[in-house]
Parts: sequence; C-alpha cells; structure tokens
Amino acid sequence: MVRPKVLSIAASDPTCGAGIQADIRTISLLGGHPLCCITAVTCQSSLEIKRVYPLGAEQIQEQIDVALSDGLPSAVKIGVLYDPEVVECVSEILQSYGLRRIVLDPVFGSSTGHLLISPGTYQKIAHLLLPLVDVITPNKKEAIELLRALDPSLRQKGREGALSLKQTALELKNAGPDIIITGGDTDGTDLLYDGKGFLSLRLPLIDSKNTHGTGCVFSSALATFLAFGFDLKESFRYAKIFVWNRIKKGYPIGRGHGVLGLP
Ligand code: PXL
Repeated sequence: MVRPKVLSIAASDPTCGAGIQADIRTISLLGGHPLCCITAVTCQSSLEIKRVYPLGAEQIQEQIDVALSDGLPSAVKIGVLYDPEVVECVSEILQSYGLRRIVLDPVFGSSTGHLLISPGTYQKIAHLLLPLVDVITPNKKEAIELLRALDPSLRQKGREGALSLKQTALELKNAGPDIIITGGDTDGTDLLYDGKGFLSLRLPLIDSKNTHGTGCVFSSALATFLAFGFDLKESFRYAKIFVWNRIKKGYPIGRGHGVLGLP
C-alpha cells in the first residue's frame, strides 16, 4: 500500500494534543504518511504554555531540504511560523519545490491566550504567504487579524466589527487563497469560500473541555484528504465530520484542557 505523504510545518506540543504531534496522529490515522518540520518547541501542559523556543530559518530550511530530497509530499499543512524570517524562508521553499495542495492554519496564539508568533509575523504571512497557499483555515478572530494585517486602516475605519463572516471571507479571498473560516469557537458553523461560491457546514456544538488542538487536527485532516485526491469541498466535509467525531471521543489529560480522541 502506498500512503500519500503529508508535510507538516508546525510547532512541537509535548502534550501531543496540538501542533506537530496532533498533525502526526491525524495524518497517520487517516492513512497518510507524515513528514515533519518543527518550527518551534513549546513547553506546555494542559494548563499553560510556559515558553516557546523558535527555531531559525536555517534549521527549518535544512529539515525540509533533507526530508524532501527523498521525494515530494502530496500535500502540506502549515501551522505556527514564529518569525517574519521563517515566513520568508517557508515562502521560498513552497515556490522552489513547487509544492501543491497547501493548507495554512494561520495560528496567532493558543486558545488560552498565549501568543505563538512574534510582532510583524502576521503582516508577512498576510502579504507573502497567502498568495502562495491553496486554502487557509482561520477562526473568526484570526480572519479579522489577517484582514487588519492586509489593511492596517481597517481598525481606524471601524469596519472590522461590522463585517459578516461572508464579507470577511470575500475580502480575504482578494489576497489569493480559498478560505475556510472555522466556527467551533462560535456557533459551530464553518464557512468555505472558493471564489465561486460559499459552502456553509454546521454540526451541533459539542459542550466539551477536551478541544485542545482542534484547529491543528482540522487543518491536517483537510491536507490529508486533499493528498488522497479529494477536491476541496469533499475534503472540507470529511475533515469537519472527522473533527466532530474526534471531539466526541475527546478525553482529559490533566487538570486543564483535554485533547481530541485520536487513537
Ligand atoms: O492550536 C494552536 C496551536 C498550534 N500549535 C501549537 C500549539 C497550539 C495551541 O496551543 O501549542 C504547538
């Protein structure tokens, strides 16, 4: 059996609920083979992120160069990119290898409020990376941050609060990629806009504390379905249902947030 390779470029989470470890669990469970490039090492428990040690552009370049010297992945998932230089480096890598089916989860911080990027990074992501990826998976807050990064005058104009989900997606599409705005932190509706039309998917919200890493699992599931050759709408449906079922099977790992059930 051949397993399609999915490259995850993301940060390490020692609790294995989020980040690169969640990506490895998700990609493997869905029948893909994970390739990994670690962009930063976080020190965290279920209660807190204590510290983040970012890796430099050189280390990221070398991890990818060596892993990809043996064959290219069928899809790519990008998570935490800590510094503007790393965003530049990853942008060059995507272009020089001609990588395809690229999913960007534009992580801003953890749900507990710990920043996972340095100042200026979101601007670089917005201007340099968005035009190079196929689809982005922000939640509503990250989507607004991306719009602000693209158009700093948005805040002065006081428009951002008034933007509907559809308007937010339409404006982000101007930067290039298809958009899936995830709504697990609002009403459970995820909205896809691919430049032609909207696809809104809603499943009942699950009342659970065991949701650490949901965004990572969703974006790596989406990349894996794309790697198998499903189109974006199919992959979106499958990834959403997959994540919903995995939240149902979530479990605690300590005194804080628990994780999704990924055997
Ligand atoms: O869910 C965002 C995220 C991504 N990557 C890592 C994380 C988190 C949230 O805590 O720790 C490594």
